[in-house]
Amino acid sequence: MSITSRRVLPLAAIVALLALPATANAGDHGPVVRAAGHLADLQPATAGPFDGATAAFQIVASAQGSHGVLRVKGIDASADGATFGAHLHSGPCVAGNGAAALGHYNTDVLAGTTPPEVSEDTEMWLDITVEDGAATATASVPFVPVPGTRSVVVHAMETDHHTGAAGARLACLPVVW
Ligand SMILES: [Cu+2]
Repeated sequence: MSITSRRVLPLAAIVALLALPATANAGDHGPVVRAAGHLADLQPATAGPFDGATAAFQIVASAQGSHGVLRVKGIDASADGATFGAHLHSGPCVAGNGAAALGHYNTDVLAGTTPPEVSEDTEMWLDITVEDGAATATASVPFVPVPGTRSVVVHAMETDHHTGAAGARLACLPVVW
């Protein structure tokens, strides 16, 4: 298991987060959503490193906003050492239809602010670097995503921190609450 360059939480904290119960706590703190399962293939016509992968994702609200934790396992060995962009998207995860996931979950877009700021403060970026077929990423953001039929999308390239772009959409995990 590796942690990406966004070393926000120590490994012990990640393990603790993932062990939290699914039930909501009092107030604004505590688990927001948990999701786990096989990644849906957004490029079914071509073999990709995430075709046999599973993922677990959780958002936990905190006093400062929220933390996202993404774990991916079962990634093909050919991807070891590579970094892939991953983000919370505002739309659903539909196998074979990457466009269905719509754009990144972005607080400025939701608020109607134009032009929207595209950054790790307005979006939840969870780029993963693969090691031994697995990867973990965390993101701390100053907002709590609002419920919806959403998804985590894994892309072909690491995230460009100026534009948020990360190349083709390879796979996704449904995140619905
Ligand atoms: Cu994305």
